[in-house]
Amino acid sequence: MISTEQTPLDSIMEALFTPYKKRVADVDKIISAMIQNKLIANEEAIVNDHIAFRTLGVPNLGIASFEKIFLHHGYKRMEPYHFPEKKLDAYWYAPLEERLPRIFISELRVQDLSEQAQGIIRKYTGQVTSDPVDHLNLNDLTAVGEFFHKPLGSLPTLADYKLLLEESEYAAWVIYNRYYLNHYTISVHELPEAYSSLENFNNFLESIGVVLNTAGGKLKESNDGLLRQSSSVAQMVDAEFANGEKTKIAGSYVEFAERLPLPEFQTLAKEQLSRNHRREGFEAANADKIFESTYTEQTAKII
Ligand code: OOG
Ligand code: NI
Repeated sequence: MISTEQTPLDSIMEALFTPYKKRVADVDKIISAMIQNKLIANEEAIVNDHIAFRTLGVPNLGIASFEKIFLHHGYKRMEPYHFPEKKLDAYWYAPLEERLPRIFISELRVQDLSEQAQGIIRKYTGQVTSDPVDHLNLNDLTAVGEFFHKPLGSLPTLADYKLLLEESEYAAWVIYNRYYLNHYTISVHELPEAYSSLENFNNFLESIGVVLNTAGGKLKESNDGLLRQSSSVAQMVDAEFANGEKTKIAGSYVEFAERLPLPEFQTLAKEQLSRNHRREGFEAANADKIFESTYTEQTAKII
């Protein structure tokens, strides 16, 4: 019998998804269209491939702080990835149970930015003088749920946000959006035949009015051809800055992933395939372009 009891990770996921869905109208739009067109029977039938977060690499914050939440609840740190041009580093994390999503956490190499950009980031993170995750009771799931959405420093000014945006769109995103869920990822290979290739699913998304990130092409494919990814362009959210100044900025987005079976399992029938038969992990070259889902060049297409 399947237990209906909520595990700690179920509560954490729920706390992340409630604000995420409010901020990203594409989520409900995609789910409703999938149900209407019989790709899935209900929302729960979607297999979430992974979720992603962004962090700032400064003392007491960054990956070393943020990852503690998920390590505590059983995730395991896997391979690192590096993005020299974007000045980012990342790791992915594997869950203990297959039903749970992988996690991708990236971090801005703040020390590699200009003095001016570093100064702005320090202005808003300098108040954090000890690791905030160390002050969290990680078993208090209400507190953990609130932590993702709680400011760690003072509200940035619009001028500082704009200066950061000029130099690092990622930095500007995190200064305002903090640990809000950056995206979740629909597993396309789990869908019925007619939609289980990413080309077909991308066409379906465009037919319902979802605008796709075109950086590096709509469909990003790993060198081995086994990890194929696409993403929507981030939705704009109303943001209020210091002194009540308001503007629209990039919020979160949705990703779509097709993981093909590894060569040794390519003869297995679809029903026999589980996660360990398919391509694991991530691909730096794909990720590099997926980051741009929140960049001005992409979001300009929806304004
Ligand atoms: C993450 C971009 C990378 C993936 O699946 O490779 C990524 C981000 O935009 O923060 O999601
Ligand atoms: Ni992703």
